[in-house]
Amino acid sequence: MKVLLFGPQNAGKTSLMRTTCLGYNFMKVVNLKPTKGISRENFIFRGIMELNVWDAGGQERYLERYFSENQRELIFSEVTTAVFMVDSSETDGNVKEIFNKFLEYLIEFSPHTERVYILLNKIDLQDSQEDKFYDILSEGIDEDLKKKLYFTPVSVKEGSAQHRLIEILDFEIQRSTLSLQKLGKIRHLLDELKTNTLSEYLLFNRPDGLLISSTLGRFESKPLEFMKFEIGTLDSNLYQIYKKITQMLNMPNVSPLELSTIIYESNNCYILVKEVSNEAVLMSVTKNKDKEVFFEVMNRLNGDHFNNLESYFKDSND
Ligand SMILES: Nc1nc2c(ncn2[C@@H]2O[C@H](COP(=O)(O)OP(=O)(O)OP(=O)(O)O)[C@@H](O)[C@H]2O)c(=O)[nH]1
Ligand SMILES: [Mg+2]
Repeated sequence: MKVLLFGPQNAGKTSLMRTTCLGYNFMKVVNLKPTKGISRENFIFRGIMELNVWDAGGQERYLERYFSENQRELIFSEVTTAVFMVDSSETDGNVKEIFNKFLEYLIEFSPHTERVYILLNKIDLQDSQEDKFYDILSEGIDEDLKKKLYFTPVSVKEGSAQHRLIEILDFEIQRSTLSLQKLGKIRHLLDELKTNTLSEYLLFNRPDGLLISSTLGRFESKPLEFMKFEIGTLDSNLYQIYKKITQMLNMPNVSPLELSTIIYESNNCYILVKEVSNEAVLMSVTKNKDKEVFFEVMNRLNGDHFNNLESYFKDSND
């Protein structure tokens, strides 16, 4: 899947990509240098969808190159997800001209594009003018094309831009038969793990910290922060997820978790956290604290079911 991140310099494109796909927090990307030309990076979104992100440095000299006759086809062809981003506090400059060319070549070389996402970034800044940008960018666009434009005011700093990008990519998963098949397979493996263990299983993607699948079905949570896989930082994050599960399952009051290597425990359950082949992290939540349940889970985590899950991740990344 080719994701094209386009827009004028300083819009926040690289910050958005790094914070969403690599789980970095904003502080870690505040000192980014302008991107030189196209930076291409591969990510596996939610552990199932391969993304090839084309982050196009937006300085004038690069834009000229992208629009030049011998480069435009390379850049604008085979785009599956097109994202145009602007700094909505920066009203000088020729953003309209850039946007029009972007649309023109996108439609010429990726004619099947159904949606163009426009992120009006930096709304956390006092002088941001997202309404004005909406007017400028949509002015003079013909009605059919206008229907394909999806504007969202966002902030990478505050996290709403990442949230929006995840939403956009989730929509792409839903459109992709291959992704849905992979998801079905993983769900099946999780359900197998669950059988006879009186426990629920949640599988998170390591790089972006997002949920891949769970035996609880759809489950909203903040990304799990694997970058800091250590005592103290993981606890509160896991605890929120666990609290939500107990609510969903109507379990009695929760007590604080204690970390014992990779086993957390509360008054009424164990949470076992185990890495799956460097690519994902499996979280298992038992429904009680019976010894048998604990050992059944431990058995599963060290048995065939877990190995199947592991080999799934090994194989799919070959
Ligand atoms: N206040 C604020 N600053 C942001 C936000 N998003 C990005 N920035 C800052 O804007 C600056 C530019 O961010 P980049 O991600 O490098 O922008 P870019 O679009 O990749 O720039 P080019 O590579 O030159 O095209 C950085 O200093 C970021 O910290 C935001 O939502 N709010
Ligand atoms: Mg950049």
